[in-house]
Amino acid sequence: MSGPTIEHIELRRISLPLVRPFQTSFGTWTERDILLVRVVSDGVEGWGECVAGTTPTYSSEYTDGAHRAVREFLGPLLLGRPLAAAAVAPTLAPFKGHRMAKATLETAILDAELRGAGRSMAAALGGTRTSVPVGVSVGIPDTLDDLRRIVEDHRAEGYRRIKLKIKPGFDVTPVAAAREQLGPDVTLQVDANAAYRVDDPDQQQALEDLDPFGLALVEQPFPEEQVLAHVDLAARMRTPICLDESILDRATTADALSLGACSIVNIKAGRVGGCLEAAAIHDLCVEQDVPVWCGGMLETGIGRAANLALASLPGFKLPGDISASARYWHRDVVTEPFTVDEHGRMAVPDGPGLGVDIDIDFIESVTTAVDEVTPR
Ligand code: OSB
Ligand code: MG
Repeated sequence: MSGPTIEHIELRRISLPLVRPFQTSFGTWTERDILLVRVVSDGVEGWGECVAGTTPTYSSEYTDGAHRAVREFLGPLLLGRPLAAAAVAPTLAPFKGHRMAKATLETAILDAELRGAGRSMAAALGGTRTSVPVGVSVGIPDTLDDLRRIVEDHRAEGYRRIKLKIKPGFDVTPVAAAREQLGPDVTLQVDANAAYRVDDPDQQQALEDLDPFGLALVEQPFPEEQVLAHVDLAARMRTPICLDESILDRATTADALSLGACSIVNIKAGRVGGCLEAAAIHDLCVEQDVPVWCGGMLETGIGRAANLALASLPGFKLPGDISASARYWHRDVVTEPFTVDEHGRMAVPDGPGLGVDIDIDFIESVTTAVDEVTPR
């Protein structure tokens, strides 16, 4: 007897305004146009959220592209197959890249599989903690006064560490202002989203000038492909270098670590093709005693639940970019919004699958398009 199969794959686009615009070195996000995938198998459904942005400015992936990849290439390969998340990556391997699209399908299938089995995603991935320390990512503000106010508010909300988005021309001065506001004891880190140019001596100097501020890490100063530029900078700075965009899978992580390109890794399941690959990167980093943390992409409660499951693994020693629902949304798409407690921790869902109840009425009300994968 064979088990349940993947009977239906729905693609659903929702549009949600952010509570405030989020500016990075690559642009400003004021709302999110999100692709959700829902799979149905034997009366059970599972959900996945695609982390791609509207434009290919964080990486080459973007929402419309992910939608098309799921509908035209990835989805048809999975339709009718056994409901088994472990088979998703091998089945989809003939298609290059499109990791965010692949991760969305894997999450939805894993959610359905685990809801059917009555097992939580955290437990299935090897999670060991019921709550995790969390941080917050602060977009580039209009003024330094705004920055001081925002970091002060986040400190009061309990966040365990604060990350500032930086870009050339907005780096040393804001970091100095935030450090002065927060004092020496608050964990502060910065994220450049690949905006610095290796051939610009002023930009190189600005990065080195961040060293005196006691930052926990500098995240992805140079473009995704320029791994050796990070090796070079790591040798010139005391502050640890952390990679985000350059980490595409377990193999690129192994290469980056053996080259000395980073000493900390930001793991995002979407960026690496799914939470199983993300867990494999975690395991590799634990073996090599490299701290990891869970990145975020302004997810709704669906993606956040998956991030929390991943972040419950023991090697996620540093607080993740996993903030309260209210930091992103007026209303989340799950019935219970995520909150951060006074110790800066967030509970890891322990119910079956993602462990969240989908607010389908609200999702319907923000849906802009519904599509489905059809057999080829
Ligand atoms: O580089 O970590 C990033 C948001 C969108 C795209 C890339 C990044 C981010 C963040 C936000 O920093 C983290 C969060 O979800 O709170
Ligand atoms: Mg980043």
